[in-house]
Amino acid sequence: MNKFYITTPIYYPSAKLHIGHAYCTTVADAAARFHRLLGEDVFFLTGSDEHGQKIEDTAKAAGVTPKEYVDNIVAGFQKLWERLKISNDDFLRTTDERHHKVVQEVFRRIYDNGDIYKGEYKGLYCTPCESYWTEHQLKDGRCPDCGRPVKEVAEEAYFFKLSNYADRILEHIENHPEFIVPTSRRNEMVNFIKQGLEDLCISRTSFDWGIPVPIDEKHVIYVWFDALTNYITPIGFLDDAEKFKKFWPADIHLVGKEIVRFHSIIWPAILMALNLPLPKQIYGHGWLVVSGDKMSKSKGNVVDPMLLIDEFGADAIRYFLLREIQLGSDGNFSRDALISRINSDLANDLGNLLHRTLNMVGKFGDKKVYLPKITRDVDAALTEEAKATVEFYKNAMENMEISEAVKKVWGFVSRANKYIDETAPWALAKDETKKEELSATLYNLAASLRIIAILIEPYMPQTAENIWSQLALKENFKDVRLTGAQNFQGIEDAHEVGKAKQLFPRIEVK
Ligand code: ME8
Repeated sequence: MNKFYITTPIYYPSAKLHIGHAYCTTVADAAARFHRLLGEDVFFLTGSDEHGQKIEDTAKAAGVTPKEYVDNIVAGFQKLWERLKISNDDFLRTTDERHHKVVQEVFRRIYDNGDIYKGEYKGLYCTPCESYWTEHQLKDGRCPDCGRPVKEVAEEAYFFKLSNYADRILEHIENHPEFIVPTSRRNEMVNFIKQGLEDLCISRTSFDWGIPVPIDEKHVIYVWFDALTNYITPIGFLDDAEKFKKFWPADIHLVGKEIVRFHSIIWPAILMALNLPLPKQIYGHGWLVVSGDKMSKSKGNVVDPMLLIDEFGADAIRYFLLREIQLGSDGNFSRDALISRINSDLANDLGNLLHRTLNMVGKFGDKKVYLPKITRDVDAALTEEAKATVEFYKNAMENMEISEAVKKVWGFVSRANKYIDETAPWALAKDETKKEELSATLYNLAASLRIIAILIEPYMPQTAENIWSQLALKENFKDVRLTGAQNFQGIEDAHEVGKAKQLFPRIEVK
């Protein structure tokens, strides 16, 4: 059986998560669910990145211990993922004992190999980004990532010989065009490495909130070295060789564009030092802005996904994020655009298709759908479109072209709505000689909805189950695979459907 291992970044519990974080996790969730639909053995990991000076400072300011502080915020992360119907198989906290052991072991192994040494670090440090910068990397004397001032720091520290790996990493990137996606990010990385890599400072003595260096306890391990290692902890790096062999290397590390660099340079170098294979792909997604503006506390425009779920439900938010934003590009979130998608695509297109279909099966027949005895041109066109949709969907989803896949499925929803108008079942119902045609129409509509339910499961898991249960299909929805959608006539003869219930209420625009 094929396996699929996908990860999100582990988020900093320095504040509550916003819609941008929810976007990344939703994309990863859609991919994980799709691969489960393919029947693959999926491992989907997310988590929290809890160490570092910034967290220590924030906790102090809040008058609590760092652990108390992170416990509270991370409980909020987990609650959010539960409400957003995120199907992660594990949640890794860098404060977990199991992770602590892995990080120390990784440090020890690389130290023993001679790729970690002790030296002195003098550098320009950006505390919010937890990043050291060289003079020439600064932009107008400030942190090139966040634009905030940096401070000069000097301390005894351990270094990782990143410079030793520059050539091998470059060679790997050049030989594996799919390693860094999209191409724009890949080109950035190539240019970055070609400027030369300096050894990486991987320990600190200036604060305590971190995992101690195993050979020198006054040092704590630098947060990125700690954080990146999260990806091998839950799949058995230390404690389950069989599981580790199965799931490593990861298939996709999905990350935001500004942290592609850590994942495609530092992480591969650590793995090379450990003699482990590299992840198959680093996918850098774009950033979400809100009504055209970058989200920030000072602007007061940070969108809380929990409030959106309260108001519109998880599936509507998931649909919007997956449909509106092309993976790899920046995207815009706005309340108006969300409401307009809910009204047009969900309440109108999908909701009406289900509602009209089930109502007609009840009104014009005996609540049952019967395998068609005839095939008209419109029927053939509909089944052809269903087949083409499933095929397109499969390819697009395999390539992480998620919004394209969503659009294609909604193209099919529209096609099915058009089929109602073309076949005009209300007219067929008045004509005794058109019984077979009416029956074929009703069956084909129910069959289309069955396929739609399967295809949208990765996007809108609750809606998919809801449609399934309204169709009253006997097969347990959890057991359905994509192969089920490849068979158009997947509903048995004389199947009795359920009663229509509203999928999405229309949102009144004030
Ligand atoms: O970087 N739109 O954590 P983090 C889309 N702990 N994505 C956004 C976004 C936005 N507006 N704002 C932030 C870290 N993100 C590290 C990761 S992984 C080993 C360690 C994304 O909480 C951002 O691009 O600052 C990043 O991928 C993720 O949120 C986590 O950010």
